[in-house]
Amino acid sequence: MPQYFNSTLLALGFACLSFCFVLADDKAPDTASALDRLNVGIDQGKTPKSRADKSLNFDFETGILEDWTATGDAFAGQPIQGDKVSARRQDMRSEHQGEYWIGTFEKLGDTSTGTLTSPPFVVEGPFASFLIGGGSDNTIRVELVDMQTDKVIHRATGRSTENMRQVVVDLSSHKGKELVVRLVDEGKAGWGHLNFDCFDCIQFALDLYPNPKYNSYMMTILSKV
Ligand SMILES: [Ca+2]
Repeated sequence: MPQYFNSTLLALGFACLSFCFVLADDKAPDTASALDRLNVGIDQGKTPKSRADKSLNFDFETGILEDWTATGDAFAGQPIQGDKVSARRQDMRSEHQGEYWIGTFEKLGDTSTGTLTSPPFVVEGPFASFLIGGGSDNTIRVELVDMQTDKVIHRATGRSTENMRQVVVDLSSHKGKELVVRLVDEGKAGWGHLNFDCFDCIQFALDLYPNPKYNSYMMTILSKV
């Protein structure tokens, strides 16, 4: 077989292999191969309930802070109705769910501080998600707290952008436990504010794949469903 023919075949084979890989992996914004993934699941996004089977106001669509307990002044006048972010600046949006959300800048600016704690909810698992935006240092955070031990089992901050992003938490080892969500705004300077909405109220498609470096797995949110 002529040498140039072998080279052409090799080039064609390589091009096909690259193309096939892109097709298989085009939905995941990461470097994992489709072959490495454990599964793709749908989180149902059920609204969390209390032990007494009461649906809780975790997306703020009641328009008030029903069920939640505030300290300090940062959460006075919440929740916020509509996208007040895009009304005051052109480059960002709140990207909240529904009509209402929490945004501690919108009423009182950056200087106010405080906490807002949810009622206890029972983990049905295996995952929960929420939307978070605002400041990126540790003074601005969302915590999930184990009611029995008072231990913080998950903590997230913003990324110094108003646009909220979806965070997914693996709660599979906490099934049946009672947790609370604690919003903390201790920031007083620039980006000293927290945006939050929609604790486990959105169904989403989830992709899991191994992370050998940490002997665990990573998750990619593929889409809202
Ligand atoms: Ca909402």
